[in-house]
Amino acid sequence: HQDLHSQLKEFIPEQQERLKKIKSEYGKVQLGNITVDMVLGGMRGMTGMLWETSLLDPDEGIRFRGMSIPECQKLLPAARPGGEPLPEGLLWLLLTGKVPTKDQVDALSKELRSRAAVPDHVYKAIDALPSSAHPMTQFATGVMALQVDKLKILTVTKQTKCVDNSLLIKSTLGKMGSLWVGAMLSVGKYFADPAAFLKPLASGDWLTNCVKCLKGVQSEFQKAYENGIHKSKYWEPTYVDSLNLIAQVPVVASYVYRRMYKNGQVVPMDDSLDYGANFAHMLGFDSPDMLELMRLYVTIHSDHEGGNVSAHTGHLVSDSILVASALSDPYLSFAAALNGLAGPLHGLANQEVLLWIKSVVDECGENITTEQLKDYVWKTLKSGKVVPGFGHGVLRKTDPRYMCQREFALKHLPDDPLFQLVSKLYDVVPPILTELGKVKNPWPNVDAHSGVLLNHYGLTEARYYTVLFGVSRSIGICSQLIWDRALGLPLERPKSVTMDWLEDYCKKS
Ligand code: NMX
Ligand code: MLT
Repeated sequence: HQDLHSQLKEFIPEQQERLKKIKSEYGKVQLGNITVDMVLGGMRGMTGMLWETSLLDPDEGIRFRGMSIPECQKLLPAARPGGEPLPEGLLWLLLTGKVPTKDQVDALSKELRSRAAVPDHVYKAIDALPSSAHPMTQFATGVMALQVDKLKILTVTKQTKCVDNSLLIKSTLGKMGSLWVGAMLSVGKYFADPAAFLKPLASGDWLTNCVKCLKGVQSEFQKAYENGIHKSKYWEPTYVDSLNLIAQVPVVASYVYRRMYKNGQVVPMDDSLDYGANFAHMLGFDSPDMLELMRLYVTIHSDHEGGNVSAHTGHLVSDSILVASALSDPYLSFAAALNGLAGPLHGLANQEVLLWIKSVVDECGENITTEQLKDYVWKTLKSGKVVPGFGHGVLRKTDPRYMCQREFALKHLPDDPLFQLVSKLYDVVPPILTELGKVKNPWPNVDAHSGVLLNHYGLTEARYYTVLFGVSRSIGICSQLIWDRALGLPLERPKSVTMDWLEDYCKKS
């Protein structure tokens, strides 16, 4: 059996060649016309980005490397016969385009567990925030702090001194030797005035501090970049960072949950569990159905092609690497993506849906009639709010991610009163949104359903839900990030224009 890294190493050169051929043979082929509506309408319908891991069809929904959600449920390895797919299997599929065997997925689960250690300073960074801070803020802070995770204190054997803003090192730095001398000299890139930066420290101290600081700001990618890695090899350290990040995020996310809602009592990882199950376990949920739900949840939330706010943000920020303008490694890119996911029209909608459903129950009770429900929907719309969980920027039919969660509910919790309310909303909301006359897609999206499932198994804290979405999305965003580097995708920099420009252009044409 080939492992993930070897399979990817084989696949990447083929795809590099393929991209070269597309560029040289079809570079001038037009993919459509850009209209003023598109420029003013958030670039809807403009094809402008390469995203290898998944593709969204407006009617059919998402396909991961060509596979629909029902196909993934059927073909990807599961923890139990006929059970929900293991997210590790999806990660494999996104990266290699191939369906892994159960043995390969088990080996990947093990590898991810071995990469999951989270340094103490990450918890300290989260603890520095009030526990009332939104869980997404705490989570994104933790992810940012993960970027500083390679902290090692070296023993400094001799003194050093600072000359004319450059660093002269008169020491033997243990085994690291010249590597560290090079690294130390590059400190000037980070601090405009290294001498000023070092001044407050006693001469014996500053090297240690400087080493700590320098070592601490670098991901594997950043370190390799600083050491002059050839661009054809960028994907390798990005792969290491990405796998580490995917492995670490459930640990950070569950810390936030336990800190906020369970008096800080952390549940350690269980070495016998797979990725999704371990996440549920670390949150404090061990029922077999909840483990299955989490496997399904992480799988279906992982990726939704490239133009959604979080994926696009991660991709955009990471692409700056190529000109070294932002030095954004996978940690920084993914933290940026999380900040996009935290908006109510994107990932935060899952929180909004459960809060909204609960407000319906508070006002009208659980046995709400269809007429009462219609009135409540109209009241929401008339107060200038959206009905959360309905509509989509690309989809024009019911989201297949909604449908598979509905099937899960029908199988495991058909009598849950909130699930029944969600089912009723499926009948009531689309005709009302259609009646508004402006909503392009009146059908429910993924967020309309996830909250009631989690709520059923005891994960009732709606404000936390977007963190679960975020953990899942690390898989999709990081997979594409590796491909961004492997294919050498360029800096993204679309052109913008002013209203003056648009008016002049349109009058002339
Ligand atoms: N409730 C009320 N109005 C809506 C809704 C809705 N669910 N969906 C769209 N509209 C309105 C929209 O606000 C816009 O109004 P206006 O012209 O006054 O600004 C009009 O309909 C046209 O919007 P669309 O072109 O249909 O949708 P767009 O692509 O702009 O936005 C969403 C897509 C998803 C942002 C939008 O449907 C929405 O706000 N839905 C509710 C929030 C939600 O569920 N978001 C989660 C999306 C999935 N995810 O996880 O990210
Ligand atoms: C997503 O999963 O990212 C959302 O459905 C939003 C989108 O695709 O635009």
